[in-house]
Amino acid sequence: MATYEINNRLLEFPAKPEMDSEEEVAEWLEAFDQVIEGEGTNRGCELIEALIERARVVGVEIPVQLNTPYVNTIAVDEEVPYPGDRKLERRMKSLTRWNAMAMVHRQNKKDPGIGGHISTYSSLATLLEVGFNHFFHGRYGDQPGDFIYFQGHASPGVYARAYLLGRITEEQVQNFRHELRGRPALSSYPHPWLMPDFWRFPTVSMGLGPLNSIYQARFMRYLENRNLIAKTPRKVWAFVGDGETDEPESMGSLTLASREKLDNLIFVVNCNLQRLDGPVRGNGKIIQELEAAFRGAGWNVIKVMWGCDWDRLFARDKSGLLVKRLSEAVDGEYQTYKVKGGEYIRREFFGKYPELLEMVSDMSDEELHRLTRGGHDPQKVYNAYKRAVEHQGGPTVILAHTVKGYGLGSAEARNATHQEKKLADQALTAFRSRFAIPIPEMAAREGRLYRPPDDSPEILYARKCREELGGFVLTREVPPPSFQAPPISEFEDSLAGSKGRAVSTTMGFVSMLRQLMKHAEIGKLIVPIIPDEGRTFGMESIIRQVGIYASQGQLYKPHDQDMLLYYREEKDGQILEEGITEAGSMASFTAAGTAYANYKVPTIPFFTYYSMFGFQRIGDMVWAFADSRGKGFMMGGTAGRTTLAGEGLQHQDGHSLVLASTVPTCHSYDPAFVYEIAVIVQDGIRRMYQELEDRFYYITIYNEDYAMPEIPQGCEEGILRGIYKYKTAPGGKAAIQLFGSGPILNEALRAQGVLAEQYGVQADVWSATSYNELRRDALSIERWNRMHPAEPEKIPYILTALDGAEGPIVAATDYMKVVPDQLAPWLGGRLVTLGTDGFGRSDNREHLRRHFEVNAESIAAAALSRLARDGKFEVQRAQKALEELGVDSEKIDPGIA
Ligand SMILES: Cc1ncc(C[n+]2csc(CCOP(=O)(O)OP(=O)(O)O)c2C)c(N)n1
Ligand SMILES: [Mg+2]
Repeated sequence: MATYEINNRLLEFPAKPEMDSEEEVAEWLEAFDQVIEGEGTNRGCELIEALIERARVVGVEIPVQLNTPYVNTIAVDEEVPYPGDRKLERRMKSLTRWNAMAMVHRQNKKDPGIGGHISTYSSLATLLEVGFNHFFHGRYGDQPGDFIYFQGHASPGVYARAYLLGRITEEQVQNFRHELRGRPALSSYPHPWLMPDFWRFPTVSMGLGPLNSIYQARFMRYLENRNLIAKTPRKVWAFVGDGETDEPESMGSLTLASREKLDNLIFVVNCNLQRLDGPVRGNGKIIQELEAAFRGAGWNVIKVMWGCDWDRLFARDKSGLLVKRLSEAVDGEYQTYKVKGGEYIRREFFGKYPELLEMVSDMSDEELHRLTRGGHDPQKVYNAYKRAVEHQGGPTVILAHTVKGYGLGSAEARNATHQEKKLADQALTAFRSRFAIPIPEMAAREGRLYRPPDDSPEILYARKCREELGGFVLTREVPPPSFQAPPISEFEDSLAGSKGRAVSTTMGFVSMLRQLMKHAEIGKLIVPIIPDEGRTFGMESIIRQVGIYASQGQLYKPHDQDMLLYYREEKDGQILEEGITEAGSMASFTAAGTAYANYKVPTIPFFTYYSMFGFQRIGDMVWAFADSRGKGFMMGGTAGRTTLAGEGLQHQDGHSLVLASTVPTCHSYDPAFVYEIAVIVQDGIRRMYQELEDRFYYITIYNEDYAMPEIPQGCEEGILRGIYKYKTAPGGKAAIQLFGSGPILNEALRAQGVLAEQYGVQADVWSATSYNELRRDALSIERWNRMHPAEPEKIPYILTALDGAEGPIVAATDYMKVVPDQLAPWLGGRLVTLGTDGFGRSDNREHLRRHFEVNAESIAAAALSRLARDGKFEVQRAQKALEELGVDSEKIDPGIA
C-alpha cells in the first residue's frame, strides 16, 4: 500500500510494483521538469490534462484533488511590489487598532458588561486597511462604489478608521453601544436601521452576510443585463469569519456564484482558526477544508498563508520538508504555537525534523514567534486582492491566515480571546508601546482615544487614498422619489370583481402583477421572485410575458416552445426564478428591496412563495431585511391552515401572520377579496416609493376559488387600517358581530345566513384585513393616552369602526387564534376567537374547517353559545343548535390534536 495525502486526508492506495520504483518516478518527474523549463507552465498543464484524460479512458481511477499545499497560492516571483507607503499605512493601522481596542475597553470600564469585541478586528486589520487604501471604491463616476459586507463584530475597527478620517465624531465613538442617551452614538454592529447614513448591510447574524453578498452580486448583474444600471467594475466584497463558514447559509449558495460567473464577487475569509469557544477545526485544517469546498464549487481560490519573512525559509526548503511539516500540523497546534512562543515553536514545530531545526538555527526564538501569517502582511494581501480584482469569469475567495487577537499580548490566539472586553493595565501599556501610541501611560490605561491632527502625514495620506478611490465607502444615501404611485383607478380590473367567475386571490394577484409589469413608468421596476412555485400560483403567463432572467439567455430549445405559455428564459428576463431556495429568494428580495438606496434604482420586488416555508424558515433573514430598510411585498401563497387542502401538517400555514407581527416594519394583511389586495398594493407602493417610508408588506394569498365582488363604496380606509363592515345584518339591528379574514370571510357570511334563517339571530359581517395593523394602532393610541392623562382620550380605530355595533364578536380566521386575540384588551370581553391552532391534516377544506372549528356551522354555534352565556339566547336551544349544526361538542381540541 502507498499513502497519499489527498484533500487533507491520508488515503491508502494499492501500490503497483512497477510504479513504486523511485527511479521510475524520478524519470517521469525529470521529463516533466524539462517540459516546464522548455515550454512553460501552460504546456505542463496541458500535458497533465492529457495524461489524466488518458488515464480515465483506460480505466485508471484518479482521485479528485482539490487541495494545494499549505502555502501561498501566489508564488513570490509572481508578486508585484507594494504600491503604497508602507510606513504611513502601518501608522494608520496602529492608530486604528488602538482606537478600536480603546473604544471597547473604555466603554466596558465605564459600563461593565456593555460588551463589544476586540480580538476579531485585531485579526482583520491588515485585510481591511489594504482594502481601504487601495481597493474599495467609494464610487464609480455617478454610480455608487463597491459594496462591502464587514464581519459584524469587527465594527469597532471600522468605526475607529472612520473616526480617524473625520467621518464620525469623537462624541459618537464615546457613545459606542450607548445609543439611548440623547447623543450621537454608534450601534454595536452594522445596522442600517440605527445608522442609516453609514451602514448598508446588516451582517452580524452569522451566515447572512455571505449569502446576501452572493445574491447582491447576482442582482447587480441582473440590473446591468436589464439596462437598469450602467456596467461598472464594481465589486461586492464579503468579509467572513472562518467559524462563520459553519453556517449552512454561508456555504449553501456557492455554486450560484460560479454558475453565474460572478467575477464581481470576492469573499475574504478571515482564517484566524478560532471562533467563540475555541478552534474552528482543532483537529484539522479549516483553510484546507474551505479550499476544497470553494474550489469544488467552482471558485477561484487564493490562499494567503505566510508573510514575506517566510519566503527566505521556503527558498531554503529544497526537499519540500518545510511544506510537508506545515501540512502536517493541525490548527490546534498552530494556535498553541502562537500562545506558547518561539522556544516552543522551535522545539515542537521545527524540531520534528533535524533538517528544519538546522534551517532556522540562525533565527532567535523571538524571530520565530514573530514569523508572520499571510493575512497580516500587506504585501501578500495586496497581491491577493489585485489578483482577485483582475480575475475574470467567476468569483474569488481569499483564504487569509491570521491570528485572533493579534497584538493583544496575552490575549493573542487564546481560546478565551473572543470574549475579551477589557485589557489589564499591563497589556494596555504593552499595546501602547508596541503600536507607538503617543499618549501618556495613565491615559492609555483609561483607554483614551487618540487622533492625530488632520494635517499629520498619516491622516493626509489616508484621506488621499480615499479621495483617489472616490470618497468614503461607509455611506448610504437615499435619493428623492423618482415616481408617483399609479392611482387606484389604474387597478380597475382588480377592483371590478370577477363577474361571478370563481377565482382565487392568488389568481387575482397574478393578473394584477401582470398589469403592473405593463405599466409604462414602473413596469420595468417590478421584480417578481419565485422559488420554484410559479406554476403553483399560476404564473406561467408572467413567465411568457417578461421571461425568466438567465444570464446566458436560453441555450436550448424548450420542449414547449410551440405552446403559448412556454418556459421562456432571457438575458434580460424580469423574473428571478430561484429554484428551491427560500433563503436564496429572500436574499434576492433583500438585494431588490434595498436597491433604491444601494443602486438608486427603486425596484419593487414581489417575492411570492409557499407561505409555510417563509417566516418560520427564513425569519432571521426577514429581520435583517427590515434592519436594511428593505421595501417590497412578500406574498404568502397557499395560505391558511384549512384553505390549503390535502397537503397536511408540514404545508398548512396557520402562523405566518403571528411571525409577521414580530417585525416592526412589516405590515401584514389577510385579504379576502382581490379588490382588497389592489388597495393594499397601491397604497404600499405609494407609501414605500413615493413617500419613502421604510416599510414592507406581508400579504396572504389563497388558492380557494370563489366569485370576487366589486369593491364596495368607501371601504378603502378600513381595508388599509384593518377592518370594515362588509355586509350588514339582513333583517334589522345585529345582535352579534362576525369578523372573518381571507376565505374564512365566506364562512362568516354563510354563518350570517344560518343564524338569521335558522335561529332568528341577526349578525353583521366584517372583513378583518389586518389584526396586526389594528393592534398597532390601538397600542399607539393607548400609549398616547397614557402619556397625556390630562387630555381627552383618543379612541383606537377598532373602536371607532365598531361604533354602534352591538353584541359579542366572533372572529374567525384561518390563522392561529392569537391573531384576532391581539385586540382583546380593547374589546372588553366581547371577543370569541375561532382559529386554526394545532397541526394540520391531509383532507379537503370542508373536513379541515370542521376539524379546526372555523366553518360556518362552528361560527354560528359559537355565536349562539356566547349569546346563551350572556343570557341573550336560550341555553338549551344553544346546546341543541350545536348538534343541529353538526358541531361535536365532545370532540378532541384541534389545538392539541
Ligand atoms: C447566527 C449567529 N450565531 C451566533 C452568533 C454569536 N457569535 C458572534 S461572533 C461568533 C464567533 C465568530 O467566529 P468567526 O466567524 O470565526 O469570527 P472571528 O471572530 O473568529 O473572526 C459567534 C458565535 C452570531 N452572531 N450569529
Ligand atoms: Mg474565526
